[in-house]
This record gives sequence, structure tokens and C-alpha cells, in this order.
Amino acid sequence: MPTVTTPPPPDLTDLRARLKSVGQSHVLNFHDRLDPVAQRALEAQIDAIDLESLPSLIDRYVKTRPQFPLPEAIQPAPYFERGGSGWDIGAARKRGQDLLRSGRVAAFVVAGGQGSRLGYEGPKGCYPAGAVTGRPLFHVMAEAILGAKDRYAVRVPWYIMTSPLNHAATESFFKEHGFFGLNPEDVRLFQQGVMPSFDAATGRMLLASPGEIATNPDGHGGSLKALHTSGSLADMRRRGVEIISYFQVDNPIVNALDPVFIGLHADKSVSSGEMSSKMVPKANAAEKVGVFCSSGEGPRKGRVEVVEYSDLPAELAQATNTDGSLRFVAGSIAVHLLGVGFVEKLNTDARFELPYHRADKKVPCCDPTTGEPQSPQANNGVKLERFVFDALPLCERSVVLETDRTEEFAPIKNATGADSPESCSRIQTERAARWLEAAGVKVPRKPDGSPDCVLEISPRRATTAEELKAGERPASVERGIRLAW
Ligand code: UD2
Repeated sequence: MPTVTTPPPPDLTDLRARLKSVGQSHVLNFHDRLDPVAQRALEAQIDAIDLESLPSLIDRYVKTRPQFPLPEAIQPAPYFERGGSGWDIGAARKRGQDLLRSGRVAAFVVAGGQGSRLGYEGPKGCYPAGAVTGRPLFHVMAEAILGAKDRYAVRVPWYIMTSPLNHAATESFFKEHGFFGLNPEDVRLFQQGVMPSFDAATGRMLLASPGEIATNPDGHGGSLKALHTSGSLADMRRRGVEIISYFQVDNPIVNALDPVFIGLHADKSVSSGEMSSKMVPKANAAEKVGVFCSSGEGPRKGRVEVVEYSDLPAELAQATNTDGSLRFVAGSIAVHLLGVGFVEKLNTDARFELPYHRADKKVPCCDPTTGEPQSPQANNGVKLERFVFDALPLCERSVVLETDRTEEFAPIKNATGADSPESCSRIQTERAARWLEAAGVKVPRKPDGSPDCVLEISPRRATTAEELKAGERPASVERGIRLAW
């Protein structure tokens, strides 16, 4: 039998002294009342927090409300136009296909978020997304990976970041569904880190219960650390992976392994191969997506950055060019490519620490003196998160590639309206209709021009109109049909 060694419990006297020195002694207020198992759990939770860093973090982000610094002499970041001149899409596609074929690319989905806007209880990846099949988001993404496996005759490892809030449920879901036909050895689930949630008024850590500190996942930027701490980077090295294709769990039409994007990212004449991004032209000035910008001056001159929509002043968001188009038009769809070496560097060089972003939230907690549970009616807590795109300005040369939103971006974020299951289903149908028509299949349309059917094309079959045209396709589409291909 292998011997399992568990780390010894932290010394309580030492823990008390460390907590006192950082003004957080209250988290042990109820320690004496807990049973031994709960005591050990609380001690371990405290020990896992970088206590010594708390005072400066609290001063910087909780006691003050930091303004996010805009890039100096802010200007729109340049981007490669999808259909534009000046670069060779064919050469990029070929380079990307070669990298895929030789097993240099891994897929990576960040799925640690809570999906609270959607009002869905389980992990968001379990949410039904296929317009016809109702396949869950994870299943649709698994189909994309199986498609790449077929197309490039290669095993594509898939890394899935969860959080302590949904890890066990996500793992069970994959097991229950037989990993959606993927080889379990090629699917690696790991948890992101957490941050303590803070009392907005005092800067003290909130207690979720007398025996537990309230925590929140540390943001999708936490993925860059978790890739390292989970051993995933080492696993990638072992497999010969050099490029990580990063996407979010909420977008079932993402082109998860796009050879053109991969080839552009790997083109040394334009990119340092560290981190690249996809953008879509913003639908309107108020659209809630980050915007690709860069500094016109200063130490970060020319470096690409994303300014989150909430940090972009309205006058910049609404600024227009002489032709009336939006000046800051490049919206982030949160699709990136990351060099494995770049993520390793972020984890080993302290100069590359990412900043935190503050979110004010209602955090259920208990009174630190009485232990009474509290359900706040107004924001009482501060959550600190890191954002993955804050790694962009650390890159030497980062490229941004334009893509068509109707082809690659149909996120499910809200229960109704924009970015909802309904809009996602409609976009899937419209995209499938375009692809089928381009391949010579007649699609019935209503008088207003919209398809008179519901269509879903699995990314295992095709990820572009060209792939559909080159492969098998349905012979016909009947009016009113619900067709999954
Ligand atoms: C994100 C971007 C926004 C735009 C949009 C496109 C931020 C802050 N904003 O907005 O600019 O690109 O996406 O769809 O990124 N996640 C984790 N762990 C966490 C937090 C989030 O894994 O701790 C995952 C989450 O599961 C999801 C993704 O990150 O897959 C995006 O999270 P979100 O829904 O909070 O981001 P959103 O829609 O506000």
C-alpha cells in the first residue's frame, strides 16, 4: 500500500500570532466551539491564505476604491482584419494545421465562474446549449475536440478549470457522460484558487460560518497560476504542447482550435508567441465587452491591453472616427492563445504579477462577534479577482485577430434577451443556414429572411463553412424541421 502523507496541522499559537500581526484575529473567534474536524479544516484554510500579503492588498483594494489606470495616451490597438490584405491567411492556416497535426496545441476552458446572471444552479458547462440536441456546453466543446482529433489525427488534450464551488459536480458530470467520447486521459480537470472575501467597511475577512472564511474564486486570471500549481503546464510539456487555446465555458460556437488564429500567433514575424487574442467589432458603444487598446506613450508604448467595459470612460466608449464608426471598436470575446513558455514565465518571475480587480457584492456571512448568520440586503463584501487579459501588456508583441461575431460568438450569459439561450439558439441556426446554403443546400426561410427551421451543426462535423462544404452534409432541409447534423 502506498503511504499517504498529509501535512501536519499548522501550529495554532503561530497561526494566532500571524493573524494578530495582520489584524485578522477574529477568524478564530469561534475556534474553541468547533469540533476537532472543523477546527483542523479552519486552521488549514487559514494556513493556505497568504496572510502576510493581506495588509497591503486590503489598503490597496478594499479600504480604497482603486481607479483602474488607463493606458497612457490611450489609442485603439491595431488588429489583423479577418478578410483583410497585408497578411497571408492561407499561410497562417497551413502553419496552424501543422501545429495541430503535430500535437503542439491543447484546448483550455475556464469554467470556474458561478453563472449567477443565468440563474442556473449547477456548473455552467452543464447548461443545455445545442439548439436542437440540447447538448450541454461541455458536450458541444467535447465535440469540437473530437472534431480536431478526427481532422488532424491527433490526441488533443483538454484542460478544464473549475473552482471549489463546482469542481465535484463538474467531475461527476464528465464521468456520468463517459467524458462525451473523449479519452479520459486527455481530459484534465483542475481547480482554480480562491481569495478571501472582505468586509467592505472594515477590511476584515468575512466569515461564511463560525468555522469557515468566506471565499470567492480568484477570477479567470487565476487560471494562469492554477495551470502551474495543478501540474497542467508540466503535463503539457510532457505531451509536447506549446500553445494553449483558451476560451470561456459560455460560448458554444467558439472555434476552439482555429488553425488560422494558431498560425498567426505562431508567426514569429508578427508575434512573440506569448499571448494573442480574438476580437469582434463591438455591436454598439455600450456593449459589455472589454476593448483592445494600447498606450501611445510611456513604458508600455505599443503594447496591447484590454480595458474592461466598466473601466472605459463613456466619452472614449462613444468616440467615433470621421466615418462615424466606433474608434475603440475591438471588443474582446475572451478567446486567447497562450504560449506554454509564457505562462511558465508568469509563474516564476515575480515582476509578472497581475493586478486585482475589485467587485462589490452581497456576501452572506456571519457576525464575527456573535456568529449569527447575516443575509445582507446591500453590498457588504469585496471580492478580488484577477483577469487573464491583464497578462497582455506583459507580452513583447501580442496580436489581435478580427473575427465575425455571427460565426464565433454566441455566449449564454443571461436568462433572457441578449446573450441568452434564445439568442444563442437563433445564432446557431442562422450560422448553420449560411453554411448549408454556401454548400448548395437550400434552406427554407420566412418572409423576414430568417431560417424557417431550427438547425445545429456539431463542431465535430465542421467548424467553418468551408469544412462543411468539404465534408458530408444533409441533402435537404424541410420547412419547420429541427435538424441536428
Ligand atoms: C467576459 C469579459 C468581457 C468579454 C466577455 C465575452 C471579463 C472581466 N470580462 O465578461 O470583457 O470578453 O467575457 O464573453 O473577463 N471564470 C472562471 N473563474 C472565475 C471567474 C470567471 O473560470 O473566477 C470563467 C467563467 O466560468 C466564464 C469566464 O470566466 O467562462 C467569464 O466570466 P464572466 O462571466 O464573469 O465574464 P463576463 O461575461 O462578465
